[in-house]
Amino acid sequence: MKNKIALITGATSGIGWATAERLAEAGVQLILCGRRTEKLEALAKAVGGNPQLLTFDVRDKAAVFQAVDSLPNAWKSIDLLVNNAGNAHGLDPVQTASLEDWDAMIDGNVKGLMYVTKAVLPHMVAAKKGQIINLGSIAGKEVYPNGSVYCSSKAAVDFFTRGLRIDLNPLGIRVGAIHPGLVETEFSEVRFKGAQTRAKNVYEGIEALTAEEVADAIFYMAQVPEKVTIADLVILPTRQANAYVNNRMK
Ligand code: NDP
Ligand code: 8X3
Repeated sequence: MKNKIALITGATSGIGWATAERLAEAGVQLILCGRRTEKLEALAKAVGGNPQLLTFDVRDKAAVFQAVDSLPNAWKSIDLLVNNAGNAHGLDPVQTASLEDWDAMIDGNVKGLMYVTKAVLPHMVAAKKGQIINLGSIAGKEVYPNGSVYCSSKAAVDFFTRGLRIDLNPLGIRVGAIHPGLVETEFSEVRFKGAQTRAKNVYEGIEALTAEEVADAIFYMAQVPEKVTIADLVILPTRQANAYVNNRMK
């Protein structure tokens, strides 16, 4: 993977940050994206080298295309896109959930991921090579109570991934998704709008996955020979059976 170019969205935290570190160790050149510039700068320091930093909100269609277009030409031939940016907002039944939360999830997790893909693709299509790894979730495979819109957004990522793989198949561009279960990151703090105890309780007694463990799996997907595609990878903490059955330590 040495000297390949990877663009990672949502690199300012959690799985995206850990994936950047894992790819940097393998000598990959990084384009790091997120909304928090100071975090991108801290990550750039941590991984070293000369990463390109792009600050934009994936929901802002024009900003997505401008950001990718602003890359120096040598950086535009992206070999690997890790579509990781996304979050849950709220955990509520449909009848009481907030429309703002719904917009944030559908616009970010679904449309944002599609915009970034569309912005990066012309270079892969011209080169007739490349790889796209999307962050789905176990929440996109099964629905859990009060998660209907987050789960819908991740089910959309799953189906978008499958369609994209069909569309890009004649070009030899590889497409896959990874679907983690519970990973302890800033994810639940964002979901619960900063309520730290509630966020911590999500991972109580579950021996949740770490961001680094998911990053290792993403790295595995990225480094298999070009004739191999890891199309769909579900990764769970052993104490988690599916999206809503857990064996928590008492
Ligand atoms: P974090 O909250 O730690 O990280 C989320 C990342 O996404 C941040 O870097 C954030 O950056 C970025 N992001 C969120 N919204 C936007 C936006 N609108 N525009 C640009 N960047 C955005 O969570 P995780 O690392 O856990 O989550 C990463 C991905 O993994 C998500 O897609 C999530 O749905 C998925 N996932 C997480 C699981 C978990 O249990 N944690 C399990 C399964 C899947 P910034 O705020 O700087 O913009
Ligand atoms: C994140 C996993 O179960 O918190 O996608 O929704 S879960």
